[in-house]
Amino acid sequence: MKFEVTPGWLPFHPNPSAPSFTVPPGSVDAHCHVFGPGEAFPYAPERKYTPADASKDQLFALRDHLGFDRNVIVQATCHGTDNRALVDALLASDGRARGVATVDRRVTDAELQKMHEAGVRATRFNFVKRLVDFTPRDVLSEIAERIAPFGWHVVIYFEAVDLPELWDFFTTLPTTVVVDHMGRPDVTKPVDGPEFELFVKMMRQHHNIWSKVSCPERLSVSGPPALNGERHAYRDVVPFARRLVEAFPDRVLWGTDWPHPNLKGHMPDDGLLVDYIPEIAVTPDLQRRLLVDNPMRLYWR
Ligand code: 0GY
Repeated sequence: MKFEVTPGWLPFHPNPSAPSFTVPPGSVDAHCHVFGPGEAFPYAPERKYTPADASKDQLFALRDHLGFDRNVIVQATCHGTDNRALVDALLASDGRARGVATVDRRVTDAELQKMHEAGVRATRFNFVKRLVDFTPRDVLSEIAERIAPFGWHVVIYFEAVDLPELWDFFTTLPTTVVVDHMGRPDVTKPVDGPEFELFVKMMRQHHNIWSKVSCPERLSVSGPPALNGERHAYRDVVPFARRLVEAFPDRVLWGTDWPHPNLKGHMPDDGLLVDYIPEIAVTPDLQRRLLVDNPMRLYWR
């Protein structure tokens, strides 16, 4: 099936630099996606965007180029609850990729078991309104109860303004909970202001809640972008990520977010994006926990 890419779609960087920062041996890119190819793995009818294809082979080539060992591949909303492209990538990875699937309440235990055997270890609940239609909380609670016996966790994606309303739901989930992109803070607000404090409070009070300190390219307002040799990119996001890495060194993860869906202003050079890591994890110990120990404990135990 042929798909028309969403107008204005930015393709991923064709020729990323070699990072200056050498990631520790065994590092995991804990947030990335595969898109299609649409001819083999059609995009979902209910999707809100149609991406350019981004295949597993291209993802694995980027992994090697950046010096990473492993990937955690996250089901993107453009594939809905059809996890075939994800599972195909996991099976082709030689055990070097784990997955975060999206399932609905009709999923059977046999299907969950099959996905588990392929390497899926979590399901994702998305609350970002431009990406998905609303799913009632009782349906999500039911799914969380269903996946818990498999040892899976829940990944949540939401925007900071929605946290007060979602707090009770998030803090009563029965599994480990991993937040995408620090709960998307507004980085023009103070890092110690009420909005980000609420997020920090949630992690402080609930030890089952983790955060990805990823996606500065999505959150940044004043940059500068990871382009044209810039090795100190996204300075406005650094204090937010660094605060979480230092307060919760055993509950943070990092990922490229390749192929960076729905970016509007620019497409980062992934090599320069890797050079952002030592800005937010400033010691070898913090870097090893962020890139190796934490994702291995969560996804490869
Ligand atoms: C991300 C961010 C986005 C998209 C998705 O599943 C998705 O479609 O997650 C976004 O548009 O902010 O993590 O890839």
